[in-house]
Amino acid sequence: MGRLIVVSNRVTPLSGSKATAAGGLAVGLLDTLRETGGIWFGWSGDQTDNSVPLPKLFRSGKITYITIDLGREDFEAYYGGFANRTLWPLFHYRLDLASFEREWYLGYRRVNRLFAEQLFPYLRDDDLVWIHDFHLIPMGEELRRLGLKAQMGFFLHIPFPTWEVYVTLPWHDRLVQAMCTYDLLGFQTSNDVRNFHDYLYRENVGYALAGGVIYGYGRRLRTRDYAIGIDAKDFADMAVSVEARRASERLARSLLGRNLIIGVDRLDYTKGITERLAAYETLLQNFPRQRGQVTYMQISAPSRQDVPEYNDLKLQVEAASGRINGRFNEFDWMALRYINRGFTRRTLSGFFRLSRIGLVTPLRDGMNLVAKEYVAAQAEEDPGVLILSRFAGAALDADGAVIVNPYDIEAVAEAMNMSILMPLDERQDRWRRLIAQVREHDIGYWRRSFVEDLRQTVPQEEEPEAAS
Ligand code: GDG
Repeated sequence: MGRLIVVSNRVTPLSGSKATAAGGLAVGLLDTLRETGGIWFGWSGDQTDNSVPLPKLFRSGKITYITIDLGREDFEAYYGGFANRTLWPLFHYRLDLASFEREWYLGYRRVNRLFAEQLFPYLRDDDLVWIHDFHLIPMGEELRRLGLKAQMGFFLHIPFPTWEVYVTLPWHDRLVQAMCTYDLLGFQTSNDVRNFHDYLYRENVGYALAGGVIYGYGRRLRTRDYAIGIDAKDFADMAVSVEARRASERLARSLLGRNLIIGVDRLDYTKGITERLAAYETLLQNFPRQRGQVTYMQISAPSRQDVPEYNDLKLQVEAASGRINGRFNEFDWMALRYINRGFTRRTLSGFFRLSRIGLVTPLRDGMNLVAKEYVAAQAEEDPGVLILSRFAGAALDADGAVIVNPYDIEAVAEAMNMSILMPLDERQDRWRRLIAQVREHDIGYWRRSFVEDLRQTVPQEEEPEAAS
């Protein structure tokens, strides 16, 4: 078995233990690397003034971590600019928030070239290279340019937008051409795969055959959806751990028997937090019997604070929270608890288990792991209800969730009311269907499917004459 080389923007879990690793994705990738041995390569999280930063190596068992610092200007253009202010909003259908700056694009290309140049000396042609996410789309092309023959796969964690939206990007053709230099392209859902195929067809740069095989820019490669999952057992165990119980008991005491609605998301405009707050306000307005009976806790850890759009969102959420509490609070009941900081995963799992409703209503989301974590944390004898946006990738595999359109504020309010009143047998029936899917399509299934497909992908073949 060849080594696996994982590349992601950040390499965080240097300690590698399940308890301290940043999240499910890191754990899942580490498990794969432990089996196959290999390298995890990415940005260190530090910026430097050196023009050519030296990579730092750290070995732990069969895994070698290699990180590089980035120059300040490069970092600004690549990460703060093109990744976070061009690709992120655009791929989430927020054209109104997307900026198209040539300098950012050039910086993005420069950093991708630098990543490739720094990693290349450590690679062998029998490696499997797995590159992650929108920060690093052109890295595979740069590695090919340096002469790498290894099988290369790319996984996009965020949506791939429809053709009409995607072609607003001035460099749309350059990025898709770069994607076509991989041997396997993984997307979260079949919708994303379809959007990608549709682009090839409409721009007349390729076409799809049966089984996800495509010809794109004259190369043959494979495309497929691999819905990312979580380690369901690990998360369920966490939810009954001492730390989780301690936190949830303390929270329960403060609720005085009221039903808890919980929302947990990075403070990001894709997550639909302001719309969700409006829906809660509408619940209290239209269903007055819920006043004093329910508490909504929104936990939003700060995210991308250097990006102005995130600061605007913070102000909007603060204003809406203040308005809701000012309007509905009683001297002995607080309608909303808005918390602008993060908690440990264990504490969150305990909060999830206690909540009657998990409110996951992004306006657009590649998958959304919070939805799956909420399900995994529930107690079989008294499970809560997952209210899930139809625009989260997770909704495609969530038979049992209450599916909503997050833009339809009144409908979300009604879904909340219905879920609070939902009888136990219906909650159990929905949860059993949900947990079966979360367990089956877990993080192990995701990484094994991708790595297996990458291993079996036939080496690049040129497009046959007849098809060109
Ligand atoms: C991208 C895509 C896709 C949240 N608050 C805290 C905390 N979290 C954890 C959650 C969850 C993770 O962060 C968030 O994952 P999501 O999937 O919900 O969203 P993104 O961060 O936008 O992730 C997404 C994902 O990549 C994977 O492919 O599903 O669609 O956008 O695990 O629990 N963790 C801790 N404290 C917090 O306060 N420790």
